Amino acid sequence: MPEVEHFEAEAAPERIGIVHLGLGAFHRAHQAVYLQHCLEAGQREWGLCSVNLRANHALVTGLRAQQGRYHVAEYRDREHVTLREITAICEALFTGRGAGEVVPDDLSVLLERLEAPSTRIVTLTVTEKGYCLSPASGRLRFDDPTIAEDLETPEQPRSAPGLLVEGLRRRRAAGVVPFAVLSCDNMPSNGRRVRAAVIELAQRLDEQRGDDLADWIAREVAFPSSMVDRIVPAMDERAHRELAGLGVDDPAAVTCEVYSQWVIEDDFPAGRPDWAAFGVEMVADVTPFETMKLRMLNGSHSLLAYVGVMAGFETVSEAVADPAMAALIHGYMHDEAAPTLTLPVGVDPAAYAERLLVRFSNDSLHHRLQQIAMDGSQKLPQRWLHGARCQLAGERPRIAAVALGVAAWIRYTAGRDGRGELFEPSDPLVVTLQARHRQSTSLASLVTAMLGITEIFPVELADDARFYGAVLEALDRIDRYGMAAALQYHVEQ
Ligand code: CS2
Repeated sequence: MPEVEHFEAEAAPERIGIVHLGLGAFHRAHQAVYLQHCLEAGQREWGLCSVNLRANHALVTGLRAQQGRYHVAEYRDREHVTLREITAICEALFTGRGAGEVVPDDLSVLLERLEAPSTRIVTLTVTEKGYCLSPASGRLRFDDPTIAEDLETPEQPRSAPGLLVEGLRRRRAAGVVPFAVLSCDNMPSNGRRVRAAVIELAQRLDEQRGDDLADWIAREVAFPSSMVDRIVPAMDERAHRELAGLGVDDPAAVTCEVYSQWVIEDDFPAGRPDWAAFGVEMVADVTPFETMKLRMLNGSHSLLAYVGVMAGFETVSEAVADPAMAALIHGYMHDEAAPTLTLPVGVDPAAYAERLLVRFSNDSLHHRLQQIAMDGSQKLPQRWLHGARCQLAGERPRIAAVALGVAAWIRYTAGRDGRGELFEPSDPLVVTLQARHRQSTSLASLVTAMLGITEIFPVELADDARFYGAVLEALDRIDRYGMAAALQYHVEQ
């Protein structure tokens, strides 16, 4: 039985100040925890209205039944847990289709909240795909079905960009100053990306409606970028069982690591919580932090995920306990990722890398590799490919770990893991991925077909013979000798 330090919630918000899109485990364990600290210190005007746009109606219903109260269990290791009670979420909504139907009341409540002058910020954790952008170019995908729907019925929006545009339209019409939009997803320049999505959608709607909303948004709305970091595995039965052992019977509870970081560009014209009092770094430019985290942490995660699943591992801590996997990650961080970074002042990349390995080895978290492997098409560019392009522009490019990762990802997307079990890869581009597998007649044509997916791979990279050659060689080795042997070969080079 671990040692438990318990913090009960003592305060409740006075009103909603922030609307949050994407009520997943990460939001409950990250933004809501920072706001709880603000709340306990007397900042009561920043209550959350947190909304699920697509899935998990049950969570919303469960949270409502508990008046928004839930628990976060922060595991330092198997022996030490901090248990926090959270009351920062004053309202939970669901605007997806529950049992085939939109919940109409929740959508109108959400639109009211977006319009209310007391709402001064909208934060988002809708995952990379929730922005409906092409991962390589960052342009809005007008062929995305939810965007197409939002163009038909813009006043009943379903997508995150659609909701932001409609919320801002209503505010302008009511003479209310705009809210700031704060993306908390793992994308490079996430503020600029969501801004581009919102403005592109607004422009298209302006053409339909003869309006000039896009110009107003471009002029008036702040879209600060941010870097978020905390490892929060998806909740499963086992995690709930462990919490029950600690006396926590709470369907909305989440389990995470102790570590937490948030770096935010300080651009909130209508005001913001005093996050800085609780460890949030408020900066002028988040780029160095974001790039470092994406390439070092998330890049390593994705390597662990694809190589790990194909080598038969199940969780992150199990994978890094393997010496060859640990050597792969260590080498990737030091030789491939770190040299491509402009580091934030005072950060030592070697110390950062060591700290990451310690975090990955936390075996009190059951962080499944298959969870990280989801949506690879949306993640690869910023995690691996931007760094590989920097390497290839230099004199002595180091790309072997990324090439092994891409080869493992190609095998992974065929839908059979290292233990021979079949699975359905979860990815918005799954149909394209499967078609490319089916149509390829040789290993070389498979690599050409996969690297030819321009939504993921920039043409310059796909056309680079060194990159293509390294991926093909790694894939050939995986197919001939198995993932474990290919990994061993990689670490011995
Ligand atoms: C992970 C991230 O699932 C994934 O893709 O790499 O969720 C990761 O755990 C967080 O970004 C850590 O801050």
